[in-house]
Amino acid sequence: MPAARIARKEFDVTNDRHALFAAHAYLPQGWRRDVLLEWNEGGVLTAVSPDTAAPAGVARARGPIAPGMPNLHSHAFQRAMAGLAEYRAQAADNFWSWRDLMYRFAARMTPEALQSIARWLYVEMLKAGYTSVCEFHYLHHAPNGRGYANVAELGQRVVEAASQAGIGMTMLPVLYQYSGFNQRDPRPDQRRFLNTPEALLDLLSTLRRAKPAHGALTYGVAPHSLRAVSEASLRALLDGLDADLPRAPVHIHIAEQTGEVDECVAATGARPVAWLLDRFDVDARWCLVHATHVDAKETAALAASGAVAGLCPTTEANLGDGVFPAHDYLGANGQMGIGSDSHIAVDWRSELRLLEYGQRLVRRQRNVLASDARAQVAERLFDAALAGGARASGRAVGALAVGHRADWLVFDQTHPSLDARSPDTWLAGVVFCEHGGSPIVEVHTGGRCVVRDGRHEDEDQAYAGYREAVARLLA
Ligand code: NGQ
Ligand code: ZN
Repeated sequence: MPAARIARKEFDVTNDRHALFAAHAYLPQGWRRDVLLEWNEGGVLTAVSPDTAAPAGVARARGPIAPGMPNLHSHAFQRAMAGLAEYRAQAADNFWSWRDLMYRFAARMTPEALQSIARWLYVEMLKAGYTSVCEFHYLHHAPNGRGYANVAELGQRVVEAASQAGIGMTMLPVLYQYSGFNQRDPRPDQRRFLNTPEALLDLLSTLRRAKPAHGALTYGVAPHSLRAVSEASLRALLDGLDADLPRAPVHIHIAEQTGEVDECVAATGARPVAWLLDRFDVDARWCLVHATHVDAKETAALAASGAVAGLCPTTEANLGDGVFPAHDYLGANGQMGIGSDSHIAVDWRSELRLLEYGQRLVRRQRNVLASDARAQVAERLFDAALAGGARASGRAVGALAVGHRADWLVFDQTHPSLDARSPDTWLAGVVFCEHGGSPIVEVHTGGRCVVRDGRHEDEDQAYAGYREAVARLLA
């Protein structure tokens, strides 16, 4: 049946048995045959049984299934300006001139537009096979810098958008105080972002009261960057967080541009990653986003810390950041995950492919991020991004295993990337081959099908709202 003719009600068919039988499923041990998945009312897997005979009356997956990918870094509002900064605005266009443009766009955002943009973005993420997202949320106040009547208005809109779309969320309200090292005064065009640690913690409490955590929603915080906080305010933020949400995720932008590395060295005598690891108890609850510029010592120390390197290859390429030493970092057993960040691409396959290709171009070799234990580079990257993404999310996601969210993708086994090939080549086909349509035909979150035949249940309405928001913002 043509996709366009699928009626909305067809998505509402509940799987009463809360069970699914898949001829092929990608479990933590790799591809397994004849797998029965069972989950509970709360959307959590209760049994995963390979090599099982298909029980009567249980639905069958229409193709091979694999865990949904966590997206560990997103600024939802930036989706609406993706592709609008691809011209040279001045002689030397760079990250900072892009940022000026992005700030001008952010200044125009309204609560309604933000919700519409986020809702459509999350629909796009689900269609692409991201089943959860960490939202690094720093637009907090009205355009004049004053708080909305509800201080958590904008964060709440984003959380609502996630539940409308049916994507899992880790909401990370951002602490932003300064425009540079040594507590440089913020710029006027940063006024919508600003809070003290106390005000930010207060905003987080307000948000949690309005939208309490549940199986598909959790909270953490994000000090924006070492440029935007001080050592004392970072400590105050973490102490306050621990009083309320011990072990909640902490995400920070760390070393994306060489310019900020140089400024950090000038201000503190140390490079950003070294400075942070030296002064704070950086461990598995931390996600260091764009740890792009790390020297050999920092690479080893970051890997040893258990923190997740949050890599966003398509955005990092788009913004001219540099290349993260992924080969050395993975070689040291470093944890990594991927994010779509500015949403110049919303596709985990592109992120993994570019991550590997960056290494190939720099090292002039092939299959650089494979290892002796994991010769299939796509499988190694897929596993790493699932595990690191889950860790950064602070949610039990990223594996078809008991106790984890029932979030999975269904591949079309007749897609040319899989068809007539054996399972051990499937992920390589999915990640590295680009020919036309996506091989992902269905997506399930919390055991519920939200994408069927490549279409999201809310796609038309979400797009109409997005289109209207963009037309208004650009008018
Ligand atoms: C952000 N985005 O917060 O949206 C940043 C730019 C900054 C990326 N780093 C702003 N990709 O770092 O100051
Ligand atoms: Zn970011």
